[in-house]
Amino acid sequence: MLPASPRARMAHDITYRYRPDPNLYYLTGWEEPESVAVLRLQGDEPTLTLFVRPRDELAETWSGRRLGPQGAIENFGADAAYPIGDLSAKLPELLVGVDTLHFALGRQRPMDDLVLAAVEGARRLARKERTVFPYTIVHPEAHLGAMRLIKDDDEIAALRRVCDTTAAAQLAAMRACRPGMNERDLEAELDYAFRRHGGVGPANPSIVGSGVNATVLHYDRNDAPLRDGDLVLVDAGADQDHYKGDISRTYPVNGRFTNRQRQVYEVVLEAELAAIRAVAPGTTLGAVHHVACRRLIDGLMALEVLAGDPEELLSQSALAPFYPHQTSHWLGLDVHDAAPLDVQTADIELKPGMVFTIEPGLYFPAGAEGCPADLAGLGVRIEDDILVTSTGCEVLTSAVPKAVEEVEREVGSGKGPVQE
Ligand SMILES: [Mn+2]
Repeated sequence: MLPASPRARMAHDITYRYRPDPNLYYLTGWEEPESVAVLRLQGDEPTLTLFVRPRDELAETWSGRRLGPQGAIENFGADAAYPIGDLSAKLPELLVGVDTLHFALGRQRPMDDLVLAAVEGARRLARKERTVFPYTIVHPEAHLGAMRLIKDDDEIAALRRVCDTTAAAQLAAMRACRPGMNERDLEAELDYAFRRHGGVGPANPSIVGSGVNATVLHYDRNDAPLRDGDLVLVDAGADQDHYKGDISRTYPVNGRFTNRQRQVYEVVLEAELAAIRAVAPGTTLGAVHHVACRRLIDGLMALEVLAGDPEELLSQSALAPFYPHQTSHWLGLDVHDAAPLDVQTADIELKPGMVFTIEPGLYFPAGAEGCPADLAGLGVRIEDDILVTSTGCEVLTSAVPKAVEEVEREVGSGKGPVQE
């Protein structure tokens, strides 16, 4: 049983643009809010019962067309469909004869209450009919996590589209960038390109952090001036056909790295390239993370930030002050996509069809302890989206340059901000 996501409130009686629940969308393709899908076996036959918003001429004038129960059967292919208001009355009988209910408790409290009451109703009916009721409730991602981890051909095609859109947006921002602009100008370039290339918008608040703002991992104010001589870190992804992209690039606002900026940048780039080379079926994200960390440690030793035995430094978490996050997360219908619940992400054996990010970084917040003065205020992250193939991997976001010379050639090479 998969309920639709509630609408998220933006202000008073205004909601954000609706985004369907990934699990519900993954299994059914249903996109309307205030709906519940019940998938069950009738004998050996899988059946889909949908509870949906009824047709309502006045409401549809305000918020658009609804399919309604009849449309859900005739146009969408549900085996049965009812108005959402019938859920509490109908659910108990749908649960009779079922021993396991897959439902995410704790997400929407009123829905929890309705489901627990229906389970109790099913228990009473089951006793009369001498059959079972759901005596086990399982989190749906116990199974969906494993299913969503391996993308099928349609999903890979969708991920290619959103990665292309995200890459086009990153490149547009890079080409527009000039000293004297504001972080929000680059965000506007991203937003414009996301929409222009077919996306619904950003998958999450874009990060455009220049200067010391690049050291704030989830910075999203994006309102500071882009200063000559600073780096700017842009971490953003589009949302297109329900799939998400996620790319980070860091570049000099004026198109030329200083020596010190370039040294740090090349350490991160080396770590990113080494981590990508390490991806192949049979390895794990834990192993890939280790490769990235080891390269970052070696780089920090060359920069004379750290000294000692590299493996010892790694085990002592010497990297943590400068690299506090993981190298990868799964990517798909969610930016941080679903995964099996019974295995740590770092331990999952990589298989063809898995998609994830590789995004090492180095951060030197101003005034942080152990931070060399001439590195203070620098933050660099480089992120690409990776598809595991049968022989290794494919970088889905390679259209955005990251080699130093290429980046220097692209920054500021465009016509500048979108003209009024
Ligand atoms: Mn990411």
